[in-house]
Amino acid sequence: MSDIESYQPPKVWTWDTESGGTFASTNRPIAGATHDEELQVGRHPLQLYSLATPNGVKVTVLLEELLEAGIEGAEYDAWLIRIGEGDQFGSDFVAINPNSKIPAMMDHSTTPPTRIFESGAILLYLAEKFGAFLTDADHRAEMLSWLMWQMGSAPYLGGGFGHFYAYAPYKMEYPINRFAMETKRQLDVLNRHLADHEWMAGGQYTIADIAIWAWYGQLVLGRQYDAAEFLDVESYTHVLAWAKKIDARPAVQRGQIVNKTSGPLERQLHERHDATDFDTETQDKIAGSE
Ligand SMILES: N[C@@H](CCC(=O)N[C@@H](CS)C(=O)NCC(=O)O)C(=O)O
Repeated sequence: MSDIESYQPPKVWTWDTESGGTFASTNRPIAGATHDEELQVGRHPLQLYSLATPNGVKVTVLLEELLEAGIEGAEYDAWLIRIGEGDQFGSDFVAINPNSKIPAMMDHSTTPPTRIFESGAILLYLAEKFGAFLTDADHRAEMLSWLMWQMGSAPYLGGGFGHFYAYAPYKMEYPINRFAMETKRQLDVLNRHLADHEWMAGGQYTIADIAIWAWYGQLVLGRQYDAAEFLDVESYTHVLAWAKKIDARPAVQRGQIVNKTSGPLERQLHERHDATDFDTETQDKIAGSE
């Protein structure tokens, strides 16, 4: 029997700082700030503190969609929070999100300014503030159901499947099997729904589509965990067609490169403070001008 199979939990769990894995250096069993760190505030009412993970991209896609729809009040500054370096534990960030996770937002157009954390709450707050990317009243319950489905389901995909398949210090058959099964079940839930619905709710593109696309759309497009073949994502044909349709939207193209720090340099816009930044401030342009 290997050490892994013979592991017996101790009576009281204690923090093993050597537990390994990709995020071992930032994960902690306690909340709260680790250091004083001031966050910058730009000139727009909406201040986003984030990173282009699926949860972060949901918000930048919605903000770019609002701007694309001509809603000028949705102008925003997007500041980079490097979670691998522990920025989410800085004092100002924790004051906005006591849960120390991106995305977090401040709305300075209200008195006093409003803090919003949890990506689903940010999507709903912005959509309701600007009255866009929602359904009509008759389909509101369906839209909220799918939005909350995403918030409740994605931790099995990210924290479960993604963690054990891509980030854990060694491959373990039991958790990979368990979470691959659940991820495929979730993809099948979506595939069956999208077989006879163009959009997730109310016959129109809403924040439910944006939230689900950021995780499951990007998964079937082969952008998550290098797991497209393993999960046979091509077999979820309705999810794939819906994901491609959303991906082709100009706002979605822009939203997914904001606060991005990996991949091709022309697809990385570390901070976004103005619409022109997409033309002048991507990393290829900045690197070229140095
Ligand atoms: N339920 C939260 C989850 C946010 C979340 O897990 N954020 C991750 C990146 S995708 C994070 O900030 N991780 C940093 C950490 O765990 O220390 C939401 O949807 O906003």
